[in-house]
Order: sequence, then structure tokens, then C-alpha cells
Amino acid sequence: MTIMNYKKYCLILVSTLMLIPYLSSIELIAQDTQGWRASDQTVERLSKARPETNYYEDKVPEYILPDPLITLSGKKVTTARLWNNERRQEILELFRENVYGRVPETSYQKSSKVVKEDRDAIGGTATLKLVDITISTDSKSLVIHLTLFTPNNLRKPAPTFLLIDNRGQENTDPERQKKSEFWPVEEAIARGYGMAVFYNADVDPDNFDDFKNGIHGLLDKSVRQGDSWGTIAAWAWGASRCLDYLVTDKDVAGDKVAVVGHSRGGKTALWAGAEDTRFAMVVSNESGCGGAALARRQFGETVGRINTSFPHWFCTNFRKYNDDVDALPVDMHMLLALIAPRALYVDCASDDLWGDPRGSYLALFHAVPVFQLLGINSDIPEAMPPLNMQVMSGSVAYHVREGGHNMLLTDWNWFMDLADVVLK
Ligand code: GTR
Repeated sequence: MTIMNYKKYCLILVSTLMLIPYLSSIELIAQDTQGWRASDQTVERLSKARPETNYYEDKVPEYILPDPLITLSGKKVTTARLWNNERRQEILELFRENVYGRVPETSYQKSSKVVKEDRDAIGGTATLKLVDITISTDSKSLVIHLTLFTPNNLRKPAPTFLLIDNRGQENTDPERQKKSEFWPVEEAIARGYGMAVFYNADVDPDNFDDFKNGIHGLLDKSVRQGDSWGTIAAWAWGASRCLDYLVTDKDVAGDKVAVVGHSRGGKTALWAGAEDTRFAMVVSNESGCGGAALARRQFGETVGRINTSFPHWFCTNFRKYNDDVDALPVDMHMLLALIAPRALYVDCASDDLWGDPRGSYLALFHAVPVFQLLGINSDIPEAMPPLNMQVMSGSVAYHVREGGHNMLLTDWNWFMDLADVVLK
């Protein structure tokens, strides 16, 4: 099935329902229009591979989500003013305290230097810049290597995607000898977008060494606390340092930068967008647990599991909820609400049940009231869209792509469809 927007999907749904009296088989209708659900074979196969993990919808426990629009003191948030002045900050603090951790206040110096510029890249269609962003304290320093392509034929600064690369530099070859759908520069340039990328390990290596290496080694105080930042918060901070440079580059529209991440990078993109409201758009590709997926559903990867497998990603306070996720004072719909009213794309893949496509959609659904409060005309149904069909409404969009855990050109094209509406 090809891509369709939400309006078209609703039109088909309504016209199909009107046909009900004339069709002999209701099953046929259900198949054509029903929202995505995981195939039974996939559920069985994944359950066999990980018997301790729940992949069955009917085994999802009952849960109650905290209301993003009621303050801790019980006030109903009915105005944008109350959201902006009180509730947003309250939720941000809850995520800092309980999930991702706080950035230390240690002072540091920062400088950026364009170490290579080629105005004739990609057959003359683009300008390439390699930028070294150096972060230093009195005793140590590290360099974040930013690669940036911008289209040459635009008469104005380009809206730009900044990818947090968690997959290795073979996906982001500045020479364009190796091409990867994970970062499809040529296609984005052709559609009028800049493409920037940094490698997450430049900021903090993705391994647990008790927070000695990377930016932790530069900025952490000697004794870490339960709310000290983890590696995801460090990567998100790195994305903001790249944005510091991008807003100064005359080829980039600094107020139109979208931060994009896949999986652990998707968790990071969401947190970067929550912490740094200069990002005009956030793309969370298959971010799963600790990203867009509702933690309380305990479907696929759980809080207990992720904190055990990846003890460095979150703050240590998050471990308190390993066996009692209902005690968590937030859930991930509130993280998505922190992006409002800016643009937000959440997507999943049909075989990636570990990342809970339904839980991610529901998080978006339950975040939408905040977008509405802030004046965005977003309205999505509680039922999921069918496979390979995009729901786009106001500044939010969602799709489930057929296939496995990855970020492909198909996904990027749909991200750019939302960007065409909100960033151009
Ligand atoms: C998995 C992890 C997920 C996801 C993924 C990835 O091992 O359990 O949360 O982040 O890695 O980043 O590809």
C-alpha cells in the first residue's frame, strides 16, 4: 500500500463503512481498513525467541496514565500560559529527576571550526562542510565532528535535518562513496533539505564504564547523584552543541532544524527536543522503551530490562521503577507533549515489536491534547493507521513501516512530507 495522508485514510474509512450494507463479507472491510496490528506469526516467533518478554496485546496490564494537563498540585491546565509557565517545566523536571538525568553545571569552553568546505559536492548540487566542535575544560577536551550538506540551488537558508548517528560512520560518508538509506543525503538535497550528522560516540562512547569516558569525563562532578545525566542525556546535549553551530551557518535555516534519531538515537532525539526548544521538529524512529513507547504497557522491552542491559543510558533514579513502573510519575506521552507545539514525527516498524509500535502510537495519541491546547489543529484517532499508511495532522505524524528495525529511505520520505508542511 502506498503512502496516504490521514484525511485520505478517513475518507476511505467512511466510504467503506457506507458500503457495509452492500458487501457480503464484513471481514473483507476489516482487512482493508483496520488499523495495524502485529501478525500472529511475528508475535509467536518473537515470543519464542524471548519467552520472558510480552508480545501479546491481551497480556498488557491495565494502567492509568498521569494526565499531562493536571499539575502536581492538582490544577487543571486549560491555558497555553499555564502550560508554558508551570506544567511544562514541571514535567521536564520529572523527566530529569527520574529518567534521563540532569546536565551538570560545570563550566566549559566551546569553539567551532570549519575544517573543510566544498561548494561543489554531490555533482555540484550541494555544499559540504566538515566542522569540528571542540568542548574543553581546564584539563581535558573532546571534539564532535559535524558533517553538513546544504543544497546549492536554494535561494535561502535550508531547513535541515540533524541526525544523531548511533550506527557508525559507514552510514555517513562525507565523500559519498558509500551510500546508506540511514542518511540519504542525495534524496534530501533534491527535496531542498540540508543534512547534518554527528556520531554519538564523539560525545560519549556507548558502553558502561561508570561514566569515566566521553563528555562525562569532562563535566561530571566527582560524586554522581541519582539524577546525574546518563548517556542519552549526554548525546542529546551533543545534539544541542551541533545546533549551536548550525544556527550560525548562513546556509542553514537555524529556526528550521529537525533532530532525527533511530532507536537509542530516537530516544535521544526526543530528549534533545524536550530540553532544547530551538529544535523546530523532532523525529523519533523506532525509539521504543525509554523513547516514545508507553512504559506502563510493559510490551516488548521494559524499564527493568533496559536498565539492566544498558545501565549507562539513563540516570540511576530510573532503576527505582524497574519492578514498579506504575510508580513512575511520568509516562512517555508526557515526553512527546514536551515537543508541542513544534513538529513531531513518531514511527515504528511492523516486525519491531520490541519497540512497541502500538504503545508509541498511543503515547502520541495521549500527547495530542497538549498540541491542541497550544493552538495546533492536530487530531488523530485512537485506532492506529493501517500498515504503510501515514497519519499526518497539524504538526504530528506517525506511520508503521513494513519490515524490521531500521531507518530507511521510505521513512525519510515520510519525515520530509511532514517537514514540507511545517518547515517550508
Ligand atoms: C536495543 C535496545 C533498544 C534500542 C536498540 C537500538 O538493543 O534494547 O532499546 O535502543 O537497541 O538502539 O538499536
